Amino acid sequence: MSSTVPHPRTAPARSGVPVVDVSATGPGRTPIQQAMNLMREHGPVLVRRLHGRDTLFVADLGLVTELADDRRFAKHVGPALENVREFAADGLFTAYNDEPNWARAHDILMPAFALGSMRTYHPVMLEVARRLIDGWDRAARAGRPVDVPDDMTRMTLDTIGLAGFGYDFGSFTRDEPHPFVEAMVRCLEWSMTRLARTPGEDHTAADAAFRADAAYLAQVVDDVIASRTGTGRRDATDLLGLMLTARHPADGTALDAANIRNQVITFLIAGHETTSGAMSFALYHLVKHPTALRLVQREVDALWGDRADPEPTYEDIGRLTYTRQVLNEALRLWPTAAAFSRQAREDTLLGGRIPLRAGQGVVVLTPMLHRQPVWGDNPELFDPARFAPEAEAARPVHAFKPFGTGERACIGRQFALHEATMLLAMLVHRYRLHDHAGYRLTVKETLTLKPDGFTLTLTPRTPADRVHSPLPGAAAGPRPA
Ligand code: FDE
Repeated sequence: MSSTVPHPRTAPARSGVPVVDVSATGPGRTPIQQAMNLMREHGPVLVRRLHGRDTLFVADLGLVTELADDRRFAKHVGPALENVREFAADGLFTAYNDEPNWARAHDILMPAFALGSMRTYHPVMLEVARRLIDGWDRAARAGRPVDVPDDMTRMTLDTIGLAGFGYDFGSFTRDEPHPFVEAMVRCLEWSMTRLARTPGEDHTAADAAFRADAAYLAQVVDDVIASRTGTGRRDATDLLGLMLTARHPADGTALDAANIRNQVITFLIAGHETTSGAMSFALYHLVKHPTALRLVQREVDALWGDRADPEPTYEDIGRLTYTRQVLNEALRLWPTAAAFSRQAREDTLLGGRIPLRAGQGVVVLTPMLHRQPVWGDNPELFDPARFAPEAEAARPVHAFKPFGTGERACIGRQFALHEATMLLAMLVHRYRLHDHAGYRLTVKETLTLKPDGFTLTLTPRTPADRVHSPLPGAAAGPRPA
């Protein structure tokens, strides 16, 4: 990006934080990767100045550890999330900390995301995984490539739709993504590019298109809700059932209709974009790292052997420890929700030197936190051994934050990990994955991150492909349980 390298200004003397003005080029369509590059040049704390607006970006482990202290800091709904509020309003992700609907919805919905609840979702996740596999079997027979991020998105949308709301988006029966996905992606893109606007430009058309998309999202969600309330199954124990019937454990209040709509939009968005990106990056890394791929193969072959159609059980997913390490390592290099913001509760000095006013936002740039010195001297290297239990135990807890932090951390974490671990394992067990196009990674940003244009061709694995023995020289491997 040599043509776009902005000129650093002199640092404000007091805090020693470099200020980098990017107004000349703007952040374009890849603001996260631009910020990552700025940090590579100027270090893990910097102010990005855009048309006179300053944003403090932080990736330094010591400072992130401070920001993770819920007594001094809380979630900040920054400009990006303010834009998302235009269509998700007071849904969990975009609610202000002190909006009563946040705590109400959080307390009501928490039980639906406890680890034990995954047992309930498991059969639905498996059913949708099989839809994807049917499509991939057809592609394999036809010698046709599959579009990995598109199919992962079909899978995650159908999964959250069915598991959360008993609603079938039927994404695998369509050639193009469900129109809900396209409208949603445009809404997210609008939220992102709106941040980069140059004062004085005319955005009437973009804004009108956004309003139409947001109205369409709301309409789909109203259909989802109506199809439930129409069936008399209001009391089902899924997310929507909880939203429609549960009362707050302490004060007995319920969620109102407008908030339920915002929650459904929120879960449909949060529950599928990020998870689909995580699985896509994991597959990308696996095709580029044969040793890691063989270790996943060994794990799944030990579990399911030569069975053509294994029936993964809920317990199996917990046994896929190396597959889980692969996902974690994929989320380290490309955390698909790549930034989260914190705000000071009181005026304070971050790191004893950076003055912050109460309520002022700080952006944690997760991909760069995940490349700090605590990760060793080759942080760009994909190496799932970083998540072996003993390595994890030795690392400071705040070095890895793909799910955010504290009270407002990701409620869907177990859900996403269960879904993603199972699908990855099933795919690796079933197919040889061919990097037919010699894919070079380009990361697409739509607030979340995805590998753009990543395709694979597939052939079925045969008994001769199974990995039976421990791998010689597999230093990066999992230790026997
Ligand atoms: C959340 C979340 C977060 C935080 C943000 C801030 O802080 O701002 C993060 C970082 C995340 N998340 C991430 C992620 C990744 C992945 C893969 C995911 N994520 C997944 C999912 C699924 C689902 C269902 C979800 N997810 C959901 C969610 C929600 C609702 C939220 C909000 C919470 C509160 O409360 O706030 C989140 N998530 Fe996630």
